[in-house]
Amino acid sequence: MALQATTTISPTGSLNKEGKSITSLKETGFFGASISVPFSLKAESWAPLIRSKEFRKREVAFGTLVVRAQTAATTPAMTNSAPDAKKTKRKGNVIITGASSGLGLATARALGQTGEWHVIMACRNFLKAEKAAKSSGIPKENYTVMHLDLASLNSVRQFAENVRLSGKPVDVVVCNAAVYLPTAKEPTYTADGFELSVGTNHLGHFLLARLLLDDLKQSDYPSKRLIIVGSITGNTNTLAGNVPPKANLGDLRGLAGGLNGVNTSSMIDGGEFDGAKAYKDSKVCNMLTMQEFHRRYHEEAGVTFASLYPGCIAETGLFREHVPLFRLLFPPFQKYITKGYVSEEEAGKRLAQVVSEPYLTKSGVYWSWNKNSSSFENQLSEEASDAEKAKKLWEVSEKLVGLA
Ligand code: NDP
Ligand code: PMR
Repeated sequence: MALQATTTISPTGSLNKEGKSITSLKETGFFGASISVPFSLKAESWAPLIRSKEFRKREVAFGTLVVRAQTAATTPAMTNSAPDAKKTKRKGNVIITGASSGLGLATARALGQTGEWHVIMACRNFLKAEKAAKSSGIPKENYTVMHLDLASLNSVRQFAENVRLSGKPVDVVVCNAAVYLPTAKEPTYTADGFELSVGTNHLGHFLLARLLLDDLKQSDYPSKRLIIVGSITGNTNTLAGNVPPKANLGDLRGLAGGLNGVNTSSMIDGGEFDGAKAYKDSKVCNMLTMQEFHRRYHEEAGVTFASLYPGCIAETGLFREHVPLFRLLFPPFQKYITKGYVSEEEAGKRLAQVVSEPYLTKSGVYWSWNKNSSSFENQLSEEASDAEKAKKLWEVSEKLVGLA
């Protein structure tokens, strides 16, 4: 049963000693400078923070904040495509992109160690992935490293071909890999000339997922799933999603122009290049794509489509391009201030649940976890749940990756 907490925070009172750290971080600009937002936000990890006494005492530089926290739905979700109990359960094959570090590696480990899964680690750096798999103790017989560079459409096509040649059925696909380029002054591009973050995080995965859909359809596994990792920072109905620069796809004019920075903008909305925004935009694309897959193929293909926000995994390689001071301060900020922090191990277990748990088979859902680590069906922002935009994104993306 859903439990909803509504809290109102007014910007009164003065900064106490805990609040100082936010001020100084703001001054350095490492945490996104000042934010002024008219709030009416549905929270994800924000909920535990606003319930604390300390937080209520603090001045919050965010205006009046009304937060409705969805902390419940800890009970297993209703299923649309329940696993067929009659089918024999063989070892499942799961493809995880970007399994050489962070969330992808932790998920590969969580699944690979059960003995119930064979993990295909789809990685751009073969040696790094192989070493990572070995050192995290995944038994040799439970993983295979296969080369995939999402920043090259040729590589994506070759990968799909190699999967077919391997003869392994494709039971679950996890689109996890990503790049984040917050300090880049100028855009960089994929082999096909798309801005690198959207090109890798969205377009590469879009082509991969489309190519592997037929393989998923053909699998005889009881519960077939396509999971695309999303994030809170792409959702402007949350505090984290309101940290500038905010995600906004606009009317997709930059994407329609090819994101090449030559004829048109390198940004989806046609604006000036901003690496942090490009990442957040790409996450909106990931969440819209999952829903469009659901609308188009769930019934027909019997595949579960899902997205998720696993929590803030503040120590992963995702922040490798950020300034050193950010990398130093971000983990304690998330641990002690926002309380949104999760370890790689915990995040890996969460994604592994979405891959394998029978109670997470509902399709078209964006999963999150509350402070007790219980999963719940979360709400996406208006833009990230805009069906018209999802359709347009699908059609434009199809053209760019050569499927239409
Ligand atoms: P990491 O940087 O640790 O992992 C990203 C992975 O993507 C790496 O394995 C990297 O490979 C791979 N990758 C990057 N570019 C390509 C490419 N062109 N082709 C193939 N693989 C590529 O970051 P995280 O584990 O944090 O990120 C994983 C996912 O989690 C992302 O989708 C991210 O958006 C999402 N996420 C992360 C959060 C966090 O707080 N960290 C919060 C919410 C969502 P390599 O090892 O070779 O660099
Ligand atoms: Mg954010 C509940 C509050 C919350 C949560 C859960 C996150 C998650 N962040 C929160 C709040 C804030 N952040 C606030 C109040 C600030 C301003 C001080 C802030 C700043 C901030 C920066 C500068 N946060 C960031 C950055 C990044 O560069 C990260 C980013 O946007 O990467 C795209 C980031 C993140 N905060 C998160 C999460 C999960 C991220 C990173 C990863 C992602 O979305 O994939």
